[in-house]
Amino acid sequence: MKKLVAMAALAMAVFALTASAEEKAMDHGEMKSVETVPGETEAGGVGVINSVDADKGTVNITHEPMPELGWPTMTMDLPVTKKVDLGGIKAGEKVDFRIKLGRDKQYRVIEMKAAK
Ligand SMILES: [Cu+2]
Repeated sequence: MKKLVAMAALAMAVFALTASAEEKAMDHGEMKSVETVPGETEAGGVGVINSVDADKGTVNITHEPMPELGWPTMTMDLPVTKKVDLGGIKAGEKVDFRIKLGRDKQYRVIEMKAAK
């Protein structure tokens, strides 16, 4: 009988964990925070550049869904690493890009090029 109670408690704990993960995913859709599917630190996507701020090293992009991270379509600012040459990126351009999660929990663009 004790074993059964323990198993029921475990099942409840697993359910609670799953429920909280789903809440975080929904938060991201509202752009309150950049929460991700746990364990995924790199992902590729396609999007259209809205603006480029070469001084700040950021782009504003409307990207298509990124299933690797559980992200829906959204418009967001993304910093880029020094490796990315923003000189060749213009507003209105469709791009292929890759982002990587830094130790500071911030995603940065590590690759960006015009989409074919
Ligand atoms: Cu996003």
